[in-house]
Amino acid sequence: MDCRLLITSDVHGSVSAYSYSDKKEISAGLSKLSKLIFELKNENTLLLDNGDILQGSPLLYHHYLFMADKTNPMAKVMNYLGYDYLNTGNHDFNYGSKIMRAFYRDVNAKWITGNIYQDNSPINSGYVIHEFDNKIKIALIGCVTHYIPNWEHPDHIRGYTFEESLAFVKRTVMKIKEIEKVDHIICMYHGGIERDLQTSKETELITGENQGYEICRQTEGLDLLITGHQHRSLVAKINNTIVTQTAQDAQEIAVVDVFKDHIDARLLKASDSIDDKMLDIVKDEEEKTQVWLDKPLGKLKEGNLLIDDMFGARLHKHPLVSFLNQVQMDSANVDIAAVGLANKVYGFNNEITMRDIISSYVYPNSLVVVELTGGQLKEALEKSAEYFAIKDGKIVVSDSFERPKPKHYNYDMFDGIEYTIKVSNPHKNRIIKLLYKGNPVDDYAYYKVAMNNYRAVGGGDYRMYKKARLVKDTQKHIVDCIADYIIKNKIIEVDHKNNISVII
Ligand SMILES: [Mn+2]
Repeated sequence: MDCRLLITSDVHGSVSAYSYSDKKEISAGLSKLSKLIFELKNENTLLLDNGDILQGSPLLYHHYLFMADKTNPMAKVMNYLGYDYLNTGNHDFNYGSKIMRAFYRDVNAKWITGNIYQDNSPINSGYVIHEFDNKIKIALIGCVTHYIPNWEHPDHIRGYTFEESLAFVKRTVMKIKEIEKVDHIICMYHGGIERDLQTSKETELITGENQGYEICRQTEGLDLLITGHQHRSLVAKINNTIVTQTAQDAQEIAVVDVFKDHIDARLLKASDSIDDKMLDIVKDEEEKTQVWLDKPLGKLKEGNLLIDDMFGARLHKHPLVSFLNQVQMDSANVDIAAVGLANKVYGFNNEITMRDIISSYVYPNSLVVVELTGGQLKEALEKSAEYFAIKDGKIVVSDSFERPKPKHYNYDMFDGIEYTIKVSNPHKNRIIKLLYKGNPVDDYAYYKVAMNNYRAVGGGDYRMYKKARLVKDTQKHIVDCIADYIIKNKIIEVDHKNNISVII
């Protein structure tokens, strides 16, 4: 039998095969990967996870709120699947190191992340040696992006330090080559790739967050680098190293066949069949989660935030938009925020449930802060203002936001500033008034704006953001920001302002 590695990454607590917002079946979740895993497994197979397992699903959010003293559902599910080795991801620290350590205690797989130090001593050995039955021998390294302290709450990583990924992998591979006799050296790295795979041009600011490319370039003798963190779907070769990465939420698995003199890697999508036995393992918590999803987390002081007219909600900024910006400003501690609405949003009843939140904010985006010049802020508003057009003397949605694909979510509405969009003016000349605290915005002054990470990297063609400085990356999902805000405040007073005028 050939040796094989099966690798998941960035599973983010996804077990269920059903959407938590509308209960429809989805092509994700470990219960859908399960069949594939059992089919591909043989006695010479190792099942690996590359981190970001402990955060990202309502099942886990509920678990940490109400059942944190019980065994983590991810430990149960991973024990059922028979995982062998685990690496840590940055999100695995999100609920504190106690939660994380309890998980690694309760899971049968061996935790191998080697570049985490507690009180200056490494938590795990730098690597493990695994010999398959047919005598093929591999060295397996675990490494997590050392950028964690730039995102994580200091309380969650108190006492912990992280060795630079590149330096750690380089010296560990060197050591393995010196003292071990193995057929292949393999590294699970919870970090991404910072350069274009073809041109090797930088695809992001080089901060150290993602060092996959540099690791391959500088580490002779590394045969396979299992990456993650960016949720991309790829198999590639950088220098002499094969590189894999899988999409998030257990949508797919990387399959690596290991031979004496070479390795083959490919990705496989989850199957259509759902493993009911796995769902049974978490049934109790899942049912409790479903009940909790429909329980109010808090209520509005008055009225509701339901949307019956999507165009109207954008033309005359709906109070729900004000509320979303209010949450973003509060969570990021800044006084300007921007948000768009998904193509179709139902909104909130007077009592707000978690299901309302995940149905109204449908993107897995996280909250960041970008520092813009007044000039860039104006450019962004001009970009947003392109949403509108005039037809038969009326303001309507511009065709480019309807076709080929409806992209109403690319119209952003800002709070913390006051502005007027004159739709009859040509593009890039539509913002005719722009005030911050009652004074005109200065082209050369700086303004901190809370927004989601997708927009901040220029998503939706907001290119001006790419040139701006990211001053804060909370790595916290906006859904979690909204839930935390409602749980904290209980009675919600929406600070609604009529600060955007859209005129002909
Ligand atoms: Mn992730």
